[in-house]
Amino acid sequence: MNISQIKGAIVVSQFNQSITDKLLEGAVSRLNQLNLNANQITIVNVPGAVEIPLTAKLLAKSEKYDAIICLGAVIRGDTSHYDYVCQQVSQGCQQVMMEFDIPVIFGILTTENEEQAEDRVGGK
Ligand code: INI
Repeated sequence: MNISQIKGAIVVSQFNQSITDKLLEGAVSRLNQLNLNANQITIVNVPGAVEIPLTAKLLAKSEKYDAIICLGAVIRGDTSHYDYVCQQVSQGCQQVMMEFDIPVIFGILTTENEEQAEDRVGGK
C-alpha cells in the first residue's frame, strides 16, 4: 500500500490534557514526517482513558482506518481508581486490536506522578 493511501485515526483523552496535548502533538508531527497529511488522519477527543476503547472499537468497525493510535495519560492518585482505569484501557485496546485485525497502538502513559508523565513527553 502506498503511504498516500493510508488512513489513520488518533483517539486522545482530555483527562490530564497538558500531557495528552503533547502526546498528540508528537504523534501528528511524527506522522507528518512520514508524509501522512492532515486529511489522512482523523482525530477524536474523548473525556478520559476509560472512554478510549469504545471509541477505538467504533472507528475500527467503520473499516475506514488502517491503524488507530490511542493516546492518554493515567496518573496514579491516592486511591485504587488508577488501577481500574489502567486495566480497562489496556485490555480494551487489546480486545479491539484482536477483534478487528488492525493495529491499535497503545500510546497511553501510566505513571506514578505528573513528573514521570512530563518526563515521557519530553520533559527529561
Ligand atoms: N482518566 C484518565 O485518562 N487519566 C486518569 O489519570 C484518570 N484518573 O486518574 O482518574 C482518568 N479517569 C477518568 C476516566 O478515564 C473516565 O473518563 C471516567 O471514569 C468516566 O468514565
